[in-house]
Amino acid sequence: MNITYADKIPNNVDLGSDRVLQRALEHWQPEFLKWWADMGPEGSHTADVYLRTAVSVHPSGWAHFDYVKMPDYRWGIFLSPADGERRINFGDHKGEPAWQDVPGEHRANLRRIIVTQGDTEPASVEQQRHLGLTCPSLYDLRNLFQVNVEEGRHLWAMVYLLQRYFGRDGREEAEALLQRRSGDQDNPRILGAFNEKTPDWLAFFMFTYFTDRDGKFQLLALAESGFDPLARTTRFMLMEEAHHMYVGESGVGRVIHRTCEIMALHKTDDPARLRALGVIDLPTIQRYLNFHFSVTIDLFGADVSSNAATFYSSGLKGRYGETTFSDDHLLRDALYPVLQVADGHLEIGEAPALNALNEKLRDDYIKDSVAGVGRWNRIIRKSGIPFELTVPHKAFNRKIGPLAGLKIATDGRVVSEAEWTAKQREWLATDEDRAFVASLMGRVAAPGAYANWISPPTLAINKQPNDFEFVRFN
Ligand code: BYC
Repeated sequence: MNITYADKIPNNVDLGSDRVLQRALEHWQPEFLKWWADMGPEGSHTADVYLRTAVSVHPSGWAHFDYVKMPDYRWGIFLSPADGERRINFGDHKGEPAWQDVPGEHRANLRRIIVTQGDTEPASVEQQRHLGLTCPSLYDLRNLFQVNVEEGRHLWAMVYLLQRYFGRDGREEAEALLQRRSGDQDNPRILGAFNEKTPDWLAFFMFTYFTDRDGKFQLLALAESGFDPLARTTRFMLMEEAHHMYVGESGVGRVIHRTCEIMALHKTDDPARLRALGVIDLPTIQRYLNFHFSVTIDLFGADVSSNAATFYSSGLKGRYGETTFSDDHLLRDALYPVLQVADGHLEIGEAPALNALNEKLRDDYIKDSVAGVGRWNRIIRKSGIPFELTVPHKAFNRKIGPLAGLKIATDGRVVSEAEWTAKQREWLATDEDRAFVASLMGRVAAPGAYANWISPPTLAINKQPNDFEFVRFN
């Protein structure tokens, strides 16, 4: 079914044929717009932004680019096309036709997964809401706004599922999604990383590289779900998500490129000198990386989790690449390696594979994120600079699971409280690092101009030149 923009809420789910649902969503829409006005990007409401909007759900040519005022963005409900033959590929229901409705016995777990996914979307918009005031260019500002409106759409995607399939409970959850606030003491967002601050653009690029990539992996696991509407919803979200990670990877890459340019020009690797020259030294970039990586891998949950086992066995959440595995897709007897501490050091133990599914997804995620760090290192190598960025050990700085509370160095050594305290400043971005980065964040908002600490992009958006007026202020 094609997307219809004639309806108040654009959709490809034939919303017009379900008056009750349509009314419920039209009731939620002004609440969402009020949340956007209060918590969406600050100072953005009257600008015309060169944004992409989904006009189809087919991978070729799904997006249309034009100037839009963000409060007028057409947030809608888009599911990837149905495959009438689809079956459940894993767990106790393996081989049965995929569910078009929620099986009663899995209702609570499914709701919990959808709510957790939905909660991250507005959270990230809240975390990023001040960044527009310090954009390094119009190109970057436009990318920030694109990411923000699409996170808003991803919230719509989850709210549709809640309201369509979970009745009154779903409506209450949809309201609660607009009430929690990132970082709020009394009513915070559900997952840790979404209550952290994203105070500057280096943090934003790290977040979109690392944390949006958690989105990719969780969405890929949910795209395997036996609950077909969830699988189809997340498949389309993944098409939008790719750009968010690109913003992160290319953003960090451009920061590194600029730093290396100044290092080569002034023949120095002295962080203080480089800071005085107005660029972000590589050790600071490494400390930001360590923070964002460790906070993000916590998002996969505890290493050994009975929830994860239940989600899998009941067909709600599969593995990344489920159909590519040649095992039994039941995992009742399989084992999976997990870390544990013995005699003062980390060693690899084994846990039932079913219970270790969070750990497996975390490991898949780590492989994927390491690859991009390798691409950043290529930029450094090309400049002839002997420095290599690395991702910290997966046990470093963990707050979730059995590794939480242990003091582990970036290289995976179990260290004393004293060593942790002494070295923390070398491992994680300090208040001084953040204050320095913040000091660079001035607003650059003229077409074609870029802040001193970041290189212009090699490719702008939709084949537009770098000096295109990506945002017009009115
Ligand atoms: N922070 O048994 P466990 C995205 C809780 S990102 C705080 O391991 P489970 C995006 C856990 O809830 C993708 N609490 O849990 C990116 C549980 O609580 P209860 C988001 C945490 O259920 C950028 C307890 O600890 N999508 O899309 O196996 C921008 C025991 O843990 C955390 C999803 O996450 C944490 N980090 O796993 C915008 C997919 N981790 O029961 C968007 C849906 C765990 O004791 N979510 N806890 O109260 C899930 O699949 C699961 O909820 C999780 C947790 C994998 C997150």
